[in-house]
This record gives sequence, structure tokens and C-alpha cells, in this order.
Amino acid sequence: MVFVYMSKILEGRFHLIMESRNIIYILTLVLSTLILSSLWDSGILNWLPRKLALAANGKDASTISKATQLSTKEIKDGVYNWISGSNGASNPPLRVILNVNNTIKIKNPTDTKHELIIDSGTDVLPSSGDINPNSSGQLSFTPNAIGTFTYHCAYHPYTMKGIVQVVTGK
Ligand SMILES: [Cu+2]
Repeated sequence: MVFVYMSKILEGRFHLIMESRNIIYILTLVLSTLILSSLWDSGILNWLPRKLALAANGKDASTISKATQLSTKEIKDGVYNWISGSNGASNPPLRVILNVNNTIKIKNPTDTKHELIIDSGTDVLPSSGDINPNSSGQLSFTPNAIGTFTYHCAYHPYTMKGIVQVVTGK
């Protein structure tokens, strides 16, 4: 009888220990999730995607603006390029900011129409629509993933094309 009674007490203690272990386990899980998410929010972990963006750019992502100016140019008879509004480069890499509505403004001084399209991999590709001769247009889009895409002109896909780099804005 005494033995059975003792073993019942021991069993009760065992359950108690198992339950407190579970509580500690759950507490650790909750705490580490809280710590990780607050670290992420504080920006301490921003070097992770930023490092990647810097490696891709060779430039500091913080200098990037969410508005980009492009122009079109006939570089020789019937051959067109996109031209950077900031440095005059042909078919420049477009740097856009993650989770931000980026606008690319386009001037078209040429005598033919162009349409800027970003090959984002989504069902509906961001597009400027037709930009008529001697007019201007724009394209807006909000990238939701870091990465590199391409862009092209609907009418001159082989000579008016370049890359789009999505970087973090921090
Ligand atoms: Cu074109």
C-alpha cells in the first residue's frame, strides 16, 4: 500500500516537471521570436539585404531615390536606347526601392513611340503604356522582393533593354 502511494506521488512530480518543461520551452520560443522581431524592426539586421544590394550596385542604397528619370534617344538610324536622366548612360540599370511605389518618368523626344515594360515575373507586367513622339509618360510599381529583373521597350526589345535592381530603401 505504502509503495503504491509513493509511486503515485512520484508520478505526480514527474508530470509537474514535464509541465514546467513545456512552459519553459514555450516561453523560450515566444521570447526568442520577440527578440528576433524587435531586432529586425530596429534595423540592426538591415545589413543582411543591404549587403546584397550594395554588392549588386557598388553604390550606397541610401542615395537612391524612388523617382527615376529616363529619356529615349535615336543613337543611329532607327536604333533607339533608353537614356538615364541623371548621368546620360545608355540603357542604365534602374534601381528601385523595395515595398515603395517607385515612379519612372520618361521623356520621348524621338519621332516614334515607345513603351517601357518591367519583366517583373508577375501576371500583369508594370508598363508605361504607349509614349507618343514628343510627349512623356511614366511607369509606377511597388516591388515586393529583392532581386534583379530586366526591362525593355515593347517596340524595340533588342536595343532598348536593361536591368532593374530592387534594393532596400534603408
Ligand atoms: Cu522603344
